[in-house]
Amino acid sequence: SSKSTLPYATRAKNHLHPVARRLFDVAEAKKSNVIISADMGTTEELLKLADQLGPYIAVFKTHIDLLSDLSDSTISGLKDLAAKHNFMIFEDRKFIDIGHTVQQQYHDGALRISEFAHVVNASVLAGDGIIEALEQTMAAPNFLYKDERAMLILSEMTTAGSLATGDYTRFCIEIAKKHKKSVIGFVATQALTHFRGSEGGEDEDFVIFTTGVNATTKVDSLGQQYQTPSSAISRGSDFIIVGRGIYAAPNPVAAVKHYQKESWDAYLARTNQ
Ligand code: 5BU
Repeated sequence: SSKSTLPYATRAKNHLHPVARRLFDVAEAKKSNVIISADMGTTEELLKLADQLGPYIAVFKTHIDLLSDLSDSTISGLKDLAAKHNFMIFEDRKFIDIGHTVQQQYHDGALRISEFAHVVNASVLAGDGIIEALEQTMAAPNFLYKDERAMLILSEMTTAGSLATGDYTRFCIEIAKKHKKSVIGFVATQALTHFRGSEGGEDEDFVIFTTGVNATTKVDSLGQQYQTPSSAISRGSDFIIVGRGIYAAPNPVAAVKHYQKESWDAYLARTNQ
């Protein structure tokens, strides 16, 4: 089931997908289930943040299209820092189009997402063709990063009035179950096990990434809604995603350490360790 009481180390051993195994291994090795949402506008700021926070995070989340100066050195800089600090990269691109178009947006194109992002997310508003299209690219015989790429289905959103609820979220679970070669889990505010029939077999272990996390703030002025790190983890999130709570803090390194401790402690409590 998704709200796992198993330690990351056990899930790393058992998971069928190499990207999920690696996520859990990194979390365990660094004692961190924190993802920084690095919503920076320039390469210099992005790489500086990755180098400063790298030791304390499991995953670095990008919106690569926010950069005003994206270039070769952005991509190579990110990849070098990911290796230096042993973190993975999640591009929060939220693919949502016909299969043919998303293949082009994912691979090559201006943003070169397939080159740097271990994990991407996709919306299934248009049905599961989008998942099949991305899976086809990830599994192509000449694809350089085979077994090093995976995706999450965007099954809930944190904004007020989100339409991604109920039957929509249930549909996301059904699609994920059918595409375990490429889908390792969901972007969601909680484990999705409260949906009847969402409990899978022994081999089913969806990873939950949770946005909208902030230790001190409840909302922003544009509809964002937050929960705390310990709330997210206790409700079944496996990795919390924090943007302004960390990078806009007076001292981002002190802030990331605070989030790391709170969410790791919540994980230890959930897994009875
Ligand atoms: P914040 O500064 O922690 O509010 O940033 C949240 C980030 O997570 C930001 O990059 C959003 O685009 C992203 N996000 C979100 O906030 N809510 C969602 O449902 C999804 C992504 Br999906």
